[in-house]
Amino acid sequence: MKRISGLAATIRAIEGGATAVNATKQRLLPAALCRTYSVMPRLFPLDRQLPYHSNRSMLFSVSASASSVAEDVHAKVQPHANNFQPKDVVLYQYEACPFCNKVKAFLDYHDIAYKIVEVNPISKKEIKWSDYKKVPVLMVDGEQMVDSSDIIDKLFQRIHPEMSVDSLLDGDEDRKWRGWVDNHLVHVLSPNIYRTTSEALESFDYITTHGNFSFTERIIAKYGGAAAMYFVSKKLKKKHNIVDERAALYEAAETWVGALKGCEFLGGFKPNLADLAVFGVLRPIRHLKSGRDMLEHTRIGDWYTRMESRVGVSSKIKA
Ligand SMILES: N[C@@H](CCC(=O)N[C@@H](CS)C(=O)NCC(=O)O)C(=O)O
Repeated sequence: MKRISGLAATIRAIEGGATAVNATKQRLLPAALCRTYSVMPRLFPLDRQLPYHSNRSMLFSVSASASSVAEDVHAKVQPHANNFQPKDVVLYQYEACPFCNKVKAFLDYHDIAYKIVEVNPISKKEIKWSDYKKVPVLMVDGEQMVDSSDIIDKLFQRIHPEMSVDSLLDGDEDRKWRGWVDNHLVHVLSPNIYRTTSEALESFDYITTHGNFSFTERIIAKYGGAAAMYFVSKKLKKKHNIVDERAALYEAAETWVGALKGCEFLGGFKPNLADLAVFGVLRPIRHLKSGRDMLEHTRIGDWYTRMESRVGVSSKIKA
């Protein structure tokens, strides 16, 4: 019954069938459209594969009515990784690396337990065994995976063997924004988090508590890393034609809010891979000065909070 009333409300909202559209309904319309977007494949079964986010969001969307948007659950849905439960997952990472954090957001959201090996950013001795000289490197039951987007695509396919990432109906939109994360958003981050010497030191402070490093290694990594990145970030700023780094960060945050088009997530009522990517790269800066400024000066906070509750706590386990 609830399903039917939810469906009916959604369809009414779309058709504009209600003659007296009151202020509350107008406010709910964008949300109703998002929900309808999620419900559509269920209403009109397709002989093709369903979009990733639609498929996933069906679980939620069919049981809710347009009027229940405010109460929509923000609890974490689990488990996501029913069919894919690797025994041993190890992430070689830098705590503050946006690409590593994309992978972590994906693992956390899907409740895939993983161990972390913090890589010394100066010596990189922890990944000496690998030919690949960047992080993240993900070891999944002994198989090496590299490059954050490739890692996520591979994991996605193992979780959803019936679906191919490229054949998703909404794959273009998802891919477009994942590309925006890799080609634009990440480039805006470095000039922001290493903007001043104190912000650069704040960004490297994690090294004093993370990783299996000696006291001397920590001091060298913190001060050496901060100094190096302060200068590198000025170069990156020039390379990516960024004039005012904070303005660029705020603009990127607002661009993302605009992409949501009033929906809870880009994926409709549940995060899709692009939501996870944006959240992943922003998560390490959230409590830095640049992240606090971003939340204060843009409208991204509501989406960020929703993502925090959907992604849930870290599935990191002790190494
Ligand atoms: N396309 C790669 C980029 C990875 C990347 O550039 N990682 C940086 C850290 S954020 C790195 O390892 N740089 C080399 C270095 O630190 O020496 C990905 O998406 O994983």
